[in-house]
Amino acid sequence: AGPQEDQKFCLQEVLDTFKLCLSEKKDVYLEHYVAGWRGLVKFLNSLGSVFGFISKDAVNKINILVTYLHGENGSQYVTVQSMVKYELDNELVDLTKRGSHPESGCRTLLRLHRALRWLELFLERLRTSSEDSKTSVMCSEAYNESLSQHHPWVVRKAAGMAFCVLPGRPAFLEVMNVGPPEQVVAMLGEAVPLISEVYQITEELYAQQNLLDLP
Ligand code: 1PZ
Repeated sequence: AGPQEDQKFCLQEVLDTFKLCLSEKKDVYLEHYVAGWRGLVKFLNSLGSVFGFISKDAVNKINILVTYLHGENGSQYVTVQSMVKYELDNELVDLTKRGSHPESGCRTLLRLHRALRWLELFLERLRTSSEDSKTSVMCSEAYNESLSQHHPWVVRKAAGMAFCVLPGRPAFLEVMNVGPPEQVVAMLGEAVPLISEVYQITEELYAQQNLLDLP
């Protein structure tokens, strides 16, 4: 496959990486979590350059986590659970205001984690909607119910403008490279519960440790 091919998004690939995310004892592997996000960014990029400001931020956060994962303390970053423990035990997290650890793994992952909730809500809408439903509406409803609460006005505004240029549902399903719409819908039926489980496990961990509002 050439470079063009590598960039091509496939929903199956994202589904596979999210499947690999959970260990037997329901720990979340950071490597696969990040790989799932890489797949989603590919998808976003295939929708056009209007989404560049979104994918840029996601890529930036992915890269921060990958740097920890491949860094000298990489073994502490194997799972989200071990990362949280390591960073908290070693006071590597700014807990109440930004200070000397503005790019902790914990706060960086929290941003992607919140976006994962948006994704879950959006894909569930996409799965259950009819052919003539507007993706822009599904997208902004999902956003307003989740991620938007954590964004300042200017980001909400920009996101709202980007949603308006999303392709219609048929074209959108096509970009997922799965096959006919029924097949995409079936695959979404598999993907959404998986994404939801990864989200829930992370959410509970962060809630237990009081990390849901990290600056
Ligand atoms: C299919 C359409 C895609 C719509 C994506 C919906 C999400 C809109 C998010 C807009 C984010 C804009 C830019 C960056 C914002 C950052 O300020 C925040 C907070 O980070 P901080 O400033 O605290 O470091 N970043 C985020 O909230 C993470 C956003 C990641 C979004 C990834 C979306 C991936 C979409 C996958 C498509 C299937």
